[in-house]
Amino acid sequence: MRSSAAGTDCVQLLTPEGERLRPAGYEDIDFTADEVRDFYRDFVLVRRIDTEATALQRQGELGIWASLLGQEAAQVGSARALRPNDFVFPTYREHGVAWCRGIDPIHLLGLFRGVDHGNWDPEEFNFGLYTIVIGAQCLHATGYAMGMMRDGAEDAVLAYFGDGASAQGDVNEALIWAGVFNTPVVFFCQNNQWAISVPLQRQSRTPLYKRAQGFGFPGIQVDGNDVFAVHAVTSRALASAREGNGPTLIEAVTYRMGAHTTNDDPSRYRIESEVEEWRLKDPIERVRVYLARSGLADQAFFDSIEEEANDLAASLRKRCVEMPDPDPTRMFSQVYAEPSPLLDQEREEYLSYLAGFEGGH
Ligand SMILES: Cc1ncc(C[n+]2csc(CCOP(=O)(O)OP(=O)(O)O)c2C)c(N)n1
Repeated sequence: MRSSAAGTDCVQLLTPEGERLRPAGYEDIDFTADEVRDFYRDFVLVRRIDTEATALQRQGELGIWASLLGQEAAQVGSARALRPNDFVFPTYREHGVAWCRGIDPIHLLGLFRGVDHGNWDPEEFNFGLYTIVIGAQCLHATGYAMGMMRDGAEDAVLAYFGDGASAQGDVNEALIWAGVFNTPVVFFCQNNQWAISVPLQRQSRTPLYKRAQGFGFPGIQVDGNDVFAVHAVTSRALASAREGNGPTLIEAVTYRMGAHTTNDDPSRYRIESEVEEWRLKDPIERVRVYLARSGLADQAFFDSIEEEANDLAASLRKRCVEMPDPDPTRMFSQVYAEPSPLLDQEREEYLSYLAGFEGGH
């Protein structure tokens, strides 16, 4: 059984051909011309950040990069449904969400260059640090949402995770707890079909959104390459959480077009025709066609976004290669709030080790 395909319940408001749909229950959803143009701008800039970062890694300027190629609609659509006070718990691939939260992409590059651990203040942007440990952020999200609820806040938490992470104990514990305590958290699964080399049908016998029923709250499947549908579904789930109705599980059916990370070679485990099939569902192309067909944007608009993307990429590249190397002793100063004799000793030993090299490093 292949459970990767979107089912008949899957919410879609914009077809891959750029045609607007109005399915039952979503007839009233509308977007202004400015909103659609803004989605497109986000898409192009985010994709450009991603391709520039991939190129930087190939040239040895980043240690590794986890590409979001193909997942732009899932990320921008859900992130643009957030309010400033909502809090986001990301994985390591949420570059589009980070962008929508106002984080300077140079901070993402710093993390993948290995000069810091993600140099943004989570409290300033209401966007947590990237989590590499699969699924751990879902526990943090549930706990944070519980705290918000007890503080009487009328905000919500959005937790991102992948299809592979859905098999992780942490994620299931987070879902159980959130359900039982009715915490204001939305679990947003980007089902990009692959957990590195493991396909979805090796991870689940049921479509992922159907699992929500077992946890006691609603689950909904959405076309993850359709920004209108993702935005509509996430807005409703966040509103429901803010109103005290508890969690929702959203399964956004999408596809990881590139490699898992730049260390991975997907041609070893998946066939090119599958990738080709998904290329026809490209999230950016369908919004571009919709904008052009409905007369909401002209060539000058598309050109201006392209130019903005070029400028952003050039500035990112320049700032990336100019990033100073970190002070090697910094890792010792940020472990505990107070110094410790063992840490002091380790720092001294490390310093004398470094002194053994020409130039001290
Ligand atoms: C607890 C844990 N186990 C294993 C890994 C190694 N690992 C890194 S990414 C990954 C697959 C994740 O797949 P998925 O959740 O579908 O997310 P995607 O990378 O596709 O966005 C694994 C197993 C890890 N980082 N953490």
